[in-house]
Amino acid sequence: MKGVVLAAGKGERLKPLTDDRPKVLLKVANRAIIEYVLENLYPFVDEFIIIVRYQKEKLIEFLGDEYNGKPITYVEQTEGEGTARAIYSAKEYIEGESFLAVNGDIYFEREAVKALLHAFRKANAALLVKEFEDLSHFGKVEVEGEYVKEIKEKPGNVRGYANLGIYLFKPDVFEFIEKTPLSKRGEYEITDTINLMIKSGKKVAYAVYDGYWNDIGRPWDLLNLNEYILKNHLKHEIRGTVEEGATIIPPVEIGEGTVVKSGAYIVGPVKIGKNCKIGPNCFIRPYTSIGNHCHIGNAVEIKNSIIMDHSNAPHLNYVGDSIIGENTNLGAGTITANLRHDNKTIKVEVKGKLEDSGRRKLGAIIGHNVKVGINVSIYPGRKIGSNSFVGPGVIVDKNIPPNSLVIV
Ligand code: TTP
Repeated sequence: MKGVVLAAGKGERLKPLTDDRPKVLLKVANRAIIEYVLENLYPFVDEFIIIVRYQKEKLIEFLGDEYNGKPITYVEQTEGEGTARAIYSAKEYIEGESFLAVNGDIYFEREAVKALLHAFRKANAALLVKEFEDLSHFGKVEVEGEYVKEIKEKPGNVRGYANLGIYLFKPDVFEFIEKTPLSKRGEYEITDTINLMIKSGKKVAYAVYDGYWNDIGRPWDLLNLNEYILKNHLKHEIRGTVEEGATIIPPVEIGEGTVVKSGAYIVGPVKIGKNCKIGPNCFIRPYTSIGNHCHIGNAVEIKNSIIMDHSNAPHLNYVGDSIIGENTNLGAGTITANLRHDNKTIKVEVKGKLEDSGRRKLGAIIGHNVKVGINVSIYPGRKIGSNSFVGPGVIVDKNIPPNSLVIV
């Protein structure tokens, strides 16, 4: 069976982290989101078809032409917006067989696919659902007996089954995609295609999944996923060098070539990549992922954060509940604030609108290739765009667009 992975989206809601790369290449617990998707689809497919468009060269260069020996074919989504058009792009590669189609920006465990294959035996198509208390951000799947009755997009704050973005189709889905109209938000949506199939008498089955699932849409979804992976899938493994006088409380994974210097105090779950310099005298707290070639120096405290490759917090920094992109440097004394004094949940601007993250603690979201000067203070939930320079002493109380120069 072929596995079609949708990875052509722009990831606008994840800016500035997607300023220069596709969403699925963002690393969580030091692996790109799409690597988890491929790994969990792996036992069920013999070939991957990845639908690409935005920043496709970076994805192709990163993954290459196979994943653990199974071939990858890249297909560009040339026509139209939306998940239905993305799936349609794979039409000529499907060759009459049933296929899996999966959003490339979700995290799920292997059991999800097993359950779906089981449900598919008696139907024309199948999709995976999970029960949620509040479906405001999801498509609601209405069911009757073993089959789906209808999918309603964003039904508001109601309880029910959410559509998880993992499907099994037969090639007849392409006929229905051809008839799918443009949705209100200007996209061709696979959920509308499925509704058309049901209306014309096709049986669409569903499988209920109760394992962990995460749809990476907004920056704080990355922190939630990082926490889940470190809590549930981290092995205590030290491949680097730990100096005498450093304290490591398991589980902590430390990559080859990394040196942890005396006085460093690391409380797992923490994952540190290859060739990093950690310490002396720093405090790394649970649910922190630090990429490859990073420097975390003296008197630095980091908690519940993602620091991507080649980035540094070298002197006197506090980084809490934050995401720091690749090749970014924090000046001495730069501090992220992650809590409001009124204890309210932190709101973040997403595509021009303020959205409630639902988190009482959320720090900074900093893009790639950013230079932050000394003694910069960053308010909770603020973003700094990629390729920016923030001068010494700046108070970041508003979002900073990419390619900015900000000085006091
Ligand atoms: P979305 O998260 O709805 O879209 P997006 O990735 O562009 O993100 P944003 O809304 O923040 O801009 O997409 C769901 C999945 O479908 C995701 O894996 C990307 C993929 N996709 C495509 O492959 N082609 C498309 O035209 C669209 C809209 C999404």
